[in-house]
Amino acid sequence: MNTLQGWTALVTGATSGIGEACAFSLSQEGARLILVGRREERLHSLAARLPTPSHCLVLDVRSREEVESSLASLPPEFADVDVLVNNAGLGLGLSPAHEASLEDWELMIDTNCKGLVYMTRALLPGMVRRDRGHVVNLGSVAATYPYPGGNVYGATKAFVHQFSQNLKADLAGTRVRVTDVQPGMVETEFSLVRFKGDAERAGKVYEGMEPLTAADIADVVVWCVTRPPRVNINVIEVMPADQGFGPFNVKRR
Ligand code: NDP
Ligand code: 8X3
Repeated sequence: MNTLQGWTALVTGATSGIGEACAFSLSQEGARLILVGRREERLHSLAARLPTPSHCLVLDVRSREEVESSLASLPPEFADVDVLVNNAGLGLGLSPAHEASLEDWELMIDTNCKGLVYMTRALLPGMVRRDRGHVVNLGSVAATYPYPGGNVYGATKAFVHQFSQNLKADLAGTRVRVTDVQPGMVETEFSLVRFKGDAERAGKVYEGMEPLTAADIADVVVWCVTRPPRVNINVIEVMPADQGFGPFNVKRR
């Protein structure tokens, strides 16, 4: 028997990368899927490949109205969401803080923080009422380890981490679990988005090393979700074997 049979999972950012892989893996485990993203064709193409029933929601997680109205009008067979994978997110640019675009910063905050909060707040009451659920948030190693140009991106992921921990504090004693999954370098469309469509620059990020794949992260998400109900994986950090840490950077004069 499939471990997630009878469960409904909603994945944001299911049109690409980690979200698409998570949707696929959760479906392979037997869950019904709600697929969320802005690119409608990609959602439908994924839906057609899933082994379980699915429902597509074309929406922008930055819009509180779109999030609330779409989730309030889910078809009855998809209305009780058990697993929420808050994956939609992006990094934009790598400029130092004094040169970075404020519009890019706002877009990251609106998507990675506010969008995630809107989704969570809308679905959490049902999970608590049914005493069954799991919120999986896609954080990042950038939440913990600073790097030049990571400024607001890393800060949004630090928000994701602390929000996850505080959710866990509020939900203690319920059967609603919370996990912050923190990947290092994963080859997806992430760098293409970060460098605004510059494929050459994006490709260089993964040159000469073996990055994680989206499926590696989906494996981790499925593992967290399929632990016995008494087990809550609070935080899980995953890096490629080829990624590591740098020394402190001392500027000598
Ligand atoms: P991709 O660019 O491949 O996928 C991002 C997904 O987010 C797309 O499906 C996109 O869908 C969706 N998305 C972005 N903005 C919105 C929005 N406003 N509303 C709805 N959906 C949106 O990147 P990844 O798969 O790599 O990224 C997924 C998550 O993993 C992100 O939160 C990222 O920060 C995190 N992460 C990625 C790492 C990496 O190295 N790749 C490492 C650590 C964390 P659409 O454009 O169709 O709306
Ligand atoms: C994405 C990974 O290292 O580019 O979260 O910030 S990194």
